[in-house]
Amino acid sequence: MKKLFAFALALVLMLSATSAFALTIGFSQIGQESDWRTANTDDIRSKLPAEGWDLLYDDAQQLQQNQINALRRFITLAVDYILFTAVTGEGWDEVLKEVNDAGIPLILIDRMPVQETLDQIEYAAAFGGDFVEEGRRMGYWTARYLESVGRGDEEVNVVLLEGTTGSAAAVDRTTGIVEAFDNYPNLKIVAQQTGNFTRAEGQAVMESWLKSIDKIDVLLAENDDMGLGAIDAIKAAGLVPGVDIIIVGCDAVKVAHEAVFAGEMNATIECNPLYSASVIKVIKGLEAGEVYGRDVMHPDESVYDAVGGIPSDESGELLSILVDQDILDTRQY
Ligand code: GZL
Repeated sequence: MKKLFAFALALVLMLSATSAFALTIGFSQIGQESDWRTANTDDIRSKLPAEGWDLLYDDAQQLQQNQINALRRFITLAVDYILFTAVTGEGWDEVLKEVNDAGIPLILIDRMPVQETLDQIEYAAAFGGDFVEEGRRMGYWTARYLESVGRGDEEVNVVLLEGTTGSAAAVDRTTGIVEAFDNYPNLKIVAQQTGNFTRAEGQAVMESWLKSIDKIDVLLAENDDMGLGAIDAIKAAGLVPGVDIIIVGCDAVKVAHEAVFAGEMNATIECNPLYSASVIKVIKGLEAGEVYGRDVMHPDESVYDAVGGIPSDESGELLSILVDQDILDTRQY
């Protein structure tokens, strides 16, 4: 009898504890491939539970099928909201329609599925970097920096480390880079290959290029991690990163700021990973009956380098910010 009573009490306590969570949110994350991703994950995993919400976190280890399984698990568990970032752009129509059919509000962050899919599904809100613009800034900063050091008319060989093939971040950044370079025919992309947004693959690809390409003037890395891996390869080849080869990264994570400050990386284009404040605001708004548009909301982002004042967008109005000690000391991620 005592045992039955103890069991009943435990059950009541557990049920009251779970129901204490105002909301349960399923978060399907891509993986842990970069410092940016770690900052993005830590931000969501620390801030949303602090609201008293139950966060079910799933790390897909870069595999689309794992994300599809996670989304179906969240549907089975009847979570209140789903937070989703797409490892690659294609192949989500079916499962996201299942989320819609289950009536679970979908919040998209970071990498979006392709536009054709977005046009066919319902989502409550979407936040992500403007990856095409980030790519343009990689291109314009490079061209304008070369002009500023008197190399504006030189035939310049550029190598491009691309992110995960088929991912919105990689596809769109490459589009932006090519668009900017269309205005500078002397800047030639002589090699481009994926480094999957990882430091190790960035290093490996750069090692092979240093053996196979005679003259490399500029490296564009679609994230800082790949750029930092390439810097290790450049140093191992006896070259001076940031001097013999100009290096431009993307994300502007703290380790990249340190590399810029040390003169090993020349610039990094910011991509903000901190979405929790926007996600919390939207969930509270949706709970209060607010409705949000279908446009992807982009955070404000800057360009950081070792010189400052380089016009870094098409109009030339966005000037790069010099990485100094203050910037280093205050960088959150
Ligand atoms: C961009 C994000 C990219 C980062 C990389 O928002 O999706 O993925 O640029 C990360 O560092 O791997």
